Amino acid sequence: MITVYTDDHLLRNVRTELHGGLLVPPHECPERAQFVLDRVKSVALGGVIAPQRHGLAPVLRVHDAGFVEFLGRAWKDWSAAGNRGEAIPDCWPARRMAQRRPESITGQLGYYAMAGETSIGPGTWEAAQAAADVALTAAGLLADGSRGAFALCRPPGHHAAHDLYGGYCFLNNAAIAAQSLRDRGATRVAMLDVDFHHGNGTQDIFYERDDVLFVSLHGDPREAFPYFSGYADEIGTGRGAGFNLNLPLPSGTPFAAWSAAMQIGLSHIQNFAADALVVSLGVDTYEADPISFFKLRSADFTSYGQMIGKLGLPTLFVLEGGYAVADIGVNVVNVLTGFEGG
Ligand code: Q9C
Ligand code: ZN
Repeated sequence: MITVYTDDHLLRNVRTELHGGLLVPPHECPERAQFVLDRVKSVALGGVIAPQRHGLAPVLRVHDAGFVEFLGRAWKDWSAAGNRGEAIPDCWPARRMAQRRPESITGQLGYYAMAGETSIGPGTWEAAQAAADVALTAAGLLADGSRGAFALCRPPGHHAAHDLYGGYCFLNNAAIAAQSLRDRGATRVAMLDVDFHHGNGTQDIFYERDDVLFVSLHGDPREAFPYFSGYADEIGTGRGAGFNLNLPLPSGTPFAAWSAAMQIGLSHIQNFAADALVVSLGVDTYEADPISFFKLRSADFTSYGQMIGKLGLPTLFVLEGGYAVADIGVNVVNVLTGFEGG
């Protein structure tokens, strides 16, 4: 399997994450990508290629133009306003408040943020664009006939909605790639989100559509981020009713229960008769993950990679979360080798 990767992810290197009332070094750090790349090379998964630039057109197929324009200038406006730290929102359009975009950069951060832990710094936008290019380039490999491809994306994307950033995400790499597969001729695309957290951004982008099925396994939002999305009764709307499947699971879920839910998700994907599958591959389901509460072991990642492989669909894997940094490479690559029948 080919991996698409660029060092441009290093441009996303903020100092702060709002966590537990403190500004701490981010869980979503550059070392994550290095551990994954090292493991891809040490098991000789396949070639590693650089992304091609795709520009903003494929990004604007799923994201709001005002939102994309905001991301492109947020750091410049924030620092020009005299702020000395990284850009963090501190006021949101909550219930009964005006849903209007203010002029102030601080107001705009609140307008476009779905969470406050995700600081913006210099280079954040350039890295986010590069991650989208990685996903688009890997999608191109599928369109050209590959059975599998791996987009080693950083920053991740599945919390980024049509016009919202947060949860360490800015552009929804997996959604941009799925839309590009549709635009390159696929009639139906299935998306399977195995990150510990609900993929609220992907759900939002495709919620009214019947040509993209979204299936997500995740920590029950009553107990887990993103708290306000991911309930089982969110099934899609309009033409999209029945094309969104959420499988929330409780704290402490071991692989036996997780894989039973996975089997349900996979059978929905099978019935959908997709032309291609996009997997949002987060490995924060791991037992040692510092911010999550499932109990998967490293060997379980191989097992579920095999389960995905049995679907027999052209499959694009897009890296999302996973914060037990030293083990992220083994866990991610176990899924990929499992998929390939290893
Ligand atoms: N204070 C992804 O896995 N909540 N994003 C932070 C620690 C945000 C996770 C909890 C978690 C976002 C792509
Ligand atoms: Zn996650």
